[in-house]
Amino acid sequence: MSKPWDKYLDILPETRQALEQGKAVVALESTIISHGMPYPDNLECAANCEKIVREHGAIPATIAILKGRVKIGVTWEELEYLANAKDVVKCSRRDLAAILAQGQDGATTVAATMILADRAGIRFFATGGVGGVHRGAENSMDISADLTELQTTGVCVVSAGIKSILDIGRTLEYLETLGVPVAAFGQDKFPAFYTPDSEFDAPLRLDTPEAVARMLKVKWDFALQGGVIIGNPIDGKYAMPSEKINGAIEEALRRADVKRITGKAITPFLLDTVKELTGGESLEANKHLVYGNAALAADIAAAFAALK
Ligand code: PSU
Ligand code: MN
Repeated sequence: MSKPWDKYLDILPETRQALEQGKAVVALESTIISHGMPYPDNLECAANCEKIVREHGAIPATIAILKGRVKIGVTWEELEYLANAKDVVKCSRRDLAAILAQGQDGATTVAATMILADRAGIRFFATGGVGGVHRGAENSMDISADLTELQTTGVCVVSAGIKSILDIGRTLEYLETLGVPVAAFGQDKFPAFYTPDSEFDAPLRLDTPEAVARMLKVKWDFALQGGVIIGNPIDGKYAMPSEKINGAIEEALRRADVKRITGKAITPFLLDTVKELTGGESLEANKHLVYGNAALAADIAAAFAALK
């Protein structure tokens, strides 16, 4: 049955076929490409993610908006364009309709990627970090639209936990209010992006892709709408020493404050400043944690496909 949004979607033939056959498909976001990492690391990371998803038995679908068309899966040329272009708009839920109506390019955040994945029938998504409650949100009210999206849109988001540029404790509290299941994969502590552990216990621990798939099946069978966050700890080999990363984050937050950076600009600013302050080490960690998430999301998607 066709849906009103189908006319806005360009789904790559391979992806369409996989979806029709109920095979494992994993969505990948594009804000991380256009706003989260510099060229050429962004292109390398995006290409490797697609490769890793395939190696783990699923079809990758990088999601972006090009000239007002929703791309469910991009070609190599389109990926190169996204990695190089300077004027691609960071597109979250509220930006979607205008970007599509005006025929613009948009790099989709976790929230927007979840929406578009859902409309295309994709339920699994690998990213680096989800947005969250920013430090100082009691004054700025800066809470990422990624969180409210998780309340409504039924996609499983595999991330490396919550970045410590955010307020991890408040983010976990807010996700509880929204009724979003939050699990750590294979450990008790919720991961903190650049480091495997935060100081917070995860609300739930799941140890295998099958266990995640079974939980999702029950959630969605019960029409408990919304997504879940699976916090996948960064491989210890690539983790950052916590004093080093925390020092860089504190300094980046100070600079953002002095420069009065706010709104959608703050996450890209902090990521870039932390990279500079760590001499590029944070970028290496960032790439590797995304690879781990791509592999786990594909394993979960494959386990879910095998349930049916
Ligand atoms: N965290 C990262 N890299 C990123 C992002 C988050 O380590 O690129 C991006 C994701 O696309 C996420 C968005 O959805 O930032 C959140 O932005 P905001 O805080 O403005 O909602
Ligand atoms: Mn924000």
